[in-house]
Amino acid sequence: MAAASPATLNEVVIKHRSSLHPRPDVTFAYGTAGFRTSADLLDSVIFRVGLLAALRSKKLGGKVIGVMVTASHNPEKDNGVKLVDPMGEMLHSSWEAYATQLANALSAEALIAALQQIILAAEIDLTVPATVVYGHDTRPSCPGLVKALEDGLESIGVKGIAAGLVTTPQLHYLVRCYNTQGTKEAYGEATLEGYYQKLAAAYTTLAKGRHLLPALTIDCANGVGAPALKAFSSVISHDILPLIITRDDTTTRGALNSECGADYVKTKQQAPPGTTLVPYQRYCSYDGDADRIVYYYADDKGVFHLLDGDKIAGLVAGFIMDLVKEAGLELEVGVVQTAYANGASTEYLTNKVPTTCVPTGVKHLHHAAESYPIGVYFEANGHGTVLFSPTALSTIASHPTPSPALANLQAVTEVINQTVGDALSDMLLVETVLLHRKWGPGEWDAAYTDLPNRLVKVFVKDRYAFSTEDAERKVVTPEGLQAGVEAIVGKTEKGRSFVRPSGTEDCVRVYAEAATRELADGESTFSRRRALNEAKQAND
Ligand code: 16G
Ligand code: MG
Repeated sequence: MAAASPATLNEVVIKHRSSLHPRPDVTFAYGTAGFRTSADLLDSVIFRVGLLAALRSKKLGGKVIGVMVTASHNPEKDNGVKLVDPMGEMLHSSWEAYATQLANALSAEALIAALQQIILAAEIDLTVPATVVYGHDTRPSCPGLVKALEDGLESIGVKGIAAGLVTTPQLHYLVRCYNTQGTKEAYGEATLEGYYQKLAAAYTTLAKGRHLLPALTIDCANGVGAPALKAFSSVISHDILPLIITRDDTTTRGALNSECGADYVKTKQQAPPGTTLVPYQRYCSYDGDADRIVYYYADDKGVFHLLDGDKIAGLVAGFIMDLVKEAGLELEVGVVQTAYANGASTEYLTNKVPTTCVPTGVKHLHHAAESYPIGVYFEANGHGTVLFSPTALSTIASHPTPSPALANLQAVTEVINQTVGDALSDMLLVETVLLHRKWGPGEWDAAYTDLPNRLVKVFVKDRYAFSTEDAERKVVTPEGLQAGVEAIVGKTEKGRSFVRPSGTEDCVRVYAEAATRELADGESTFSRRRALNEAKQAND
């Protein structure tokens, strides 16, 4: 057991160390993706995140807290940081304001005062020893920022466990493993080796004896997914999982997320330049921190088809429902989506399973998925996973009648990273379903046809002038905007459109879909102009 820490903050040390990490003249906000901005502005923020992570661990009785330094799909010059709570979930939203408060304290004295306020407000016992595990992606700015984090941890008397270069979902996995080891909820061995072995064992169970599919080509966004995938492929037989790893250059400056990766493919609706799509072969793209994945393929006419998070949700939910039934279990499967889910996917899913729509951001989806015995959640952009409730897990584990379906279901609970969306683990799940169904991408895609859609960014003076309700499907302010959107949508076949302020960029996003490409484009152009006009009025 670690020795108890002193009951008070060492203010001299914190002030001194803080002066080595001066705060730039910028206002920071802990948003959906934690703090994320240009890397050269983040040194002070990350130092202070070290302090906050230590307090969070103390508050939770010494549970291990995670800190991940990454800016996901953002350009290489950016960076970011987010905290991970004990079961591997996102930082509880009640603490986001504390993070913002610390990041914005104007001086070393103000920082101490903010810390004291948080200690008081959250009733934190400083004598509780804290543990923080931290990791980072491949950005060149990471080593310096990790140093700032370590300074923060040291100045509050916490040593920290360095996980090194990891994908975001690996860090989430490690946090959960540390906090559950030795309990009946033990999640796995708290090492990267443990992570790879767990996934490899589960996938081998699911794949063995099946007819192999042709190799899958993976675009790793020139990010941390590349070394992770290579490490994984070295522990699993190539006969079980033939892979072609591309965009794995993590050393050339500027390569990360540049014209590749899940965000590029989803936004541009095209494969990374230079990729020759062999008809009906499977391709997928990870994002820069490997917590998102999209699949795609070309048909025999060379037309590109995207298999995004919605398609993955449909594929996976159907498969799990079938396994549950075949195993003779009664466990409800539910699906959680956001307003971005294509209307065709929502129609397809609601005819099969209970579905819920929640605001954008993993924490909302994760939370809603927890209310189902088996909750499948995916954002259209490829963030997602499957959660099995403790009751579902014990029902599966204790079912008296063994069957192949039961064994497969059990392995599915192991192959999926239940802490957060995980490109590598999601990929294994998709591959599993395709193997079992004997499907290529064309058969998978046949479930429904996406409605043509457009997503545009609108730069406005004040995105905070925009507020929404009904899981972001209705814009409340600026007043009158929703009525304008509805007037047009009402006249459009299969029309749907919404306007929401971005949580990660200084802009407003406008989504529109309709029965035809022409209609969808027309609507989004209209909505964008309209949003712009309204925004201007709101800001005048
Ligand atoms: C963040 C969210 C992601 C969401 C995106 C929306 C997490 C871990 N990530 O990246 O889920 O889709 O923000 O961005 O929650 P936006 O608010 O700028 O549209
Ligand atoms: Mg990401």
